[in-house]
Amino acid sequence: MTLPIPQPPTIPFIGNVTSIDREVPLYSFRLMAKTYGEIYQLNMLGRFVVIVSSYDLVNEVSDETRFQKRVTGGLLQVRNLVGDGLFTAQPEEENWGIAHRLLMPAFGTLAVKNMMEEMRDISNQLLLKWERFGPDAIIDPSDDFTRVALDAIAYCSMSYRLNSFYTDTQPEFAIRMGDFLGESGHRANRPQIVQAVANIRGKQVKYEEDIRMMRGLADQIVSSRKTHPIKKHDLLDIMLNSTDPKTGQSMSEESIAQNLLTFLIAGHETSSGMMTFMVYFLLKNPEKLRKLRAQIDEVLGDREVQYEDFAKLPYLIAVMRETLRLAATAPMRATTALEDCTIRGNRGEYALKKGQSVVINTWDLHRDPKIWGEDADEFRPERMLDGGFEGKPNNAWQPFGFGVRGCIGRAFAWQEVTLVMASILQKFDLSLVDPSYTLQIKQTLTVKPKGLYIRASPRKGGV
Ligand code: MNH
Repeated sequence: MTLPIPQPPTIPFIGNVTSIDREVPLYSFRLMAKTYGEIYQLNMLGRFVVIVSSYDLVNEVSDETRFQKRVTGGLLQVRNLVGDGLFTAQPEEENWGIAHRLLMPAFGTLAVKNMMEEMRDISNQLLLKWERFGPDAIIDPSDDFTRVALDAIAYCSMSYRLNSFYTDTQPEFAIRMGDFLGESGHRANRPQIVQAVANIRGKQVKYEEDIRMMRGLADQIVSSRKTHPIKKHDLLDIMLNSTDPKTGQSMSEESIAQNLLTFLIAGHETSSGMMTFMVYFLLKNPEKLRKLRAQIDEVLGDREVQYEDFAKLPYLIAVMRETLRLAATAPMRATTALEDCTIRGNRGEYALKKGQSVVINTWDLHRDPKIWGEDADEFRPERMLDGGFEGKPNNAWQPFGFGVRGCIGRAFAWQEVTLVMASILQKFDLSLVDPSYTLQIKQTLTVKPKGLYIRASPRKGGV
């Protein structure tokens, strides 16, 4: 006997859409997990979605022989910009395989190691800015980490300088990207009639304008590289000049442009959110910050961090893992049942039909007491040390997704965050502008802290 899947009360025609907070959907998904348990279903404008929040169920739906990523909801809308690029391709689309095979080695640890000095170039712009602003300036870390992440991915992948640190506001491209992602999410949750009203209010015109501008930039970067090739073997060069070992095909110019935009989308908010959450957790846990600082000082002294140092900074790695456990910046992902099947949770078995959409609530997965213990809500990097991380079962920690559709930029993000955060903590004393700040979240496609402001006071010797 399988158990029924609970569902919150519905409203005719639109179902459960109004159960979901418009600003921060994650709050609602977590609240419903508290109310209805490890599994519940929602009727989203007639489309049924099952949400799973416990380790046992997530582990079941992470079985690639029975479940496969399917692009739905807000991600489906993102295709309006990036089509069948890596992140938004449906599993059966051929361009996914071509791009995946060409790009996997290019995003591998060794390839990323060669990007170290370019990442440092960008990271140094942040350090210099904070030093010049001085100890009294009020810093919005999310804003500056977005600059770092966006500039790093553009510079490392296509040797293009977005120069985000040279403007007061975020550059036009970043603003349009943020607007586009926000509107893509809203479109997925608007009934058609409401969408029509949104169009009348000019949202459609603005949405199309944002798409046109971003595509224009990507097309321009591709075509200018074709007319002016450079020596560097960056990701753009690889996409332009290699062929897929399996099919012998090369990527079309359109597909290249779509994947460049994909890197910018997938690669900046996730990393910048991670760095912002990390600052938040460290400032709220001063003993952990002191411990981390002591290790960084001991290993680095006054010299610049090098790639080889990363292995000597286990507590930094633990802090990064723990940050992504408590605050996975890509908080939900979707998968689909390939056949009718049953999945076993804490309370028993549930039946799913072929084609059923399942959404994974990573925030509650990462707090499952069965895996993480009764102190799962606490920021305690120590749990990630001495085999504590390696000893966890498969799929217990999934901030980068899983399987063939897992994050291709993981090594890139890891190196970037290690470099930037080690350098900041080596050079600055950080403090909260409002010591009583408690975490609030801003959600687009990803999540990050909202309203977090800090001061950064240069330590001895300057930058
Ligand atoms: Mn990333 C897929 C999280 C950094 C490029 N990324 C994913 C997925 C998650 C994820 C989760 C799976 C989504 C899904 O199942 O629908 N990514 C992160 C996090 C960070 C991150 C938490 C940083 C921290 N990602 C990056 C960076 C890049 C990048 C940096 C690019 C340079 N990510 C991707 C791409 C995919 C992806 C491309 C899609 C891969 C595929 O489907 O083949």
